[in-house]
Amino acid sequence: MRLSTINVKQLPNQITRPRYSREKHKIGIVHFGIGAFHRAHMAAYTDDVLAVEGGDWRILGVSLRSRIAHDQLSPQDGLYSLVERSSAGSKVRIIGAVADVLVASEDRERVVNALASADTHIVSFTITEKGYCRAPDGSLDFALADSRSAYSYLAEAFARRRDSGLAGLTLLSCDNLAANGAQLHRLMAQYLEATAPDVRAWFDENCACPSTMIDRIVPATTQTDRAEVEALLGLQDAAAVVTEPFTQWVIEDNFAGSRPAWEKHGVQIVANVTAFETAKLRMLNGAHSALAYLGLQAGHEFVHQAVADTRLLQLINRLMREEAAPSLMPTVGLDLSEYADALIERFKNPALKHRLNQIAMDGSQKIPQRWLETLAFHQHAGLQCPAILTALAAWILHIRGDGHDVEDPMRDYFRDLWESAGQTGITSALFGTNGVFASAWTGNPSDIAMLDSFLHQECERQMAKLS
Ligand code: CS2
Repeated sequence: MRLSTINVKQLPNQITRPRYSREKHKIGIVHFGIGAFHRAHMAAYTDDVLAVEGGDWRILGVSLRSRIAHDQLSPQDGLYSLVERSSAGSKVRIIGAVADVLVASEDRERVVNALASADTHIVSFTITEKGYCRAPDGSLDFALADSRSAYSYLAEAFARRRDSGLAGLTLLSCDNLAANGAQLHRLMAQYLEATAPDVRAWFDENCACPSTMIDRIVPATTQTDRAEVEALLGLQDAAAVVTEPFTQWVIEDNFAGSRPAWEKHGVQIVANVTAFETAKLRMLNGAHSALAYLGLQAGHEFVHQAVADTRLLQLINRLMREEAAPSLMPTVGLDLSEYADALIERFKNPALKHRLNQIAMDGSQKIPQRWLETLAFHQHAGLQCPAILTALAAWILHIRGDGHDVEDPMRDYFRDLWESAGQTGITSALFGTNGVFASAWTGNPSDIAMLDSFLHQECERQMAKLS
């Protein structure tokens, strides 16, 4: 039997469940991309608010195309378990904040209605980096931003809200982009300018896009995880998510209208999130991506295994402490050395089983804010970043796709580039002057030479393994 409203009361006593009448709270948030990360992060904070502060802040989840979240959550009335895992064991709680899930491509009208409803104040996003449909130079790629993108539903809803004299919306990006709010604002404006120029001014005047720093490690749920949850619940839960005990959310205080009192439940609402956001992207995510490409190359499967490999541990320590940290603004209350220590401890969590493959996905969307900005910072001072360059060489090799699948929206493009440029030209084709990523960081001759030499050594090593 599946978890749902009718059987939640029969759960064993040690399982925490929603301490409020869910149906008494209206939907106030529409969330695009209701995958594991949202369920373990924003939905959990919102569940705390609903239980203690009340308010009409339940969440309507929207998937752009996939039916997965709908099929997991809708039969369970939006209920699911959140499992916090550490070496001390597992803690399970049932989250009630999600009301329902719609699949936008099948239910356009209902999605637009929800976005255009007077009850909706916030539209939030965890659509991953690629969901923002950016070209490598950061501008909106109109070939990707079609009628099935989030922009299209929003544009339609904005026109309706304007015509009915409704208030604007807060668009809350919870994805790992640098200055995610500012980027969302710029991309949305670019979309409106091209497709609905009459709505552009309304958007600018009435909507707000706060930037956020979001942090919680959430591995993709596996069948083994679901079996563990079923044993604990005595019920099946197709929507269960597993995470670490740590959680952090910092939001820029820039809302268009009302919002849940998240700050009473651990969220930091601050004037400027840039320092938190860049520290997290360059240190946590930067180290994560390095562990992913170098760790996979070294034959590891999980983050905790890669970080137990002394060479890799040394490399990410150098990446975080000597390359990323000096590129960051000094911030009151943020000790970067302690931050690096805490990150290493989190990476070591053996109970999480965080797959390196999951992090290796979509590198083209991730490396600019994780590595290239740090490289650019040091380049101005005439310095090199050997740890990042080593990781970058591993990524360049990764996207060749020899013996493994590459999951990246630019996969085919990279395959062709490798074919035409070859091992001697690929580095310049990607990072040289006029290279694909030249807008974020352009490698100078000595950086390109260092990358080429790492690449060469690694290719030789792999050839040696094969012969
Ligand atoms: C990871 C992130 O998959 C990835 O690329 O680096 O999802 C990471 O786990 C989160 O940003 C942690 O907050």
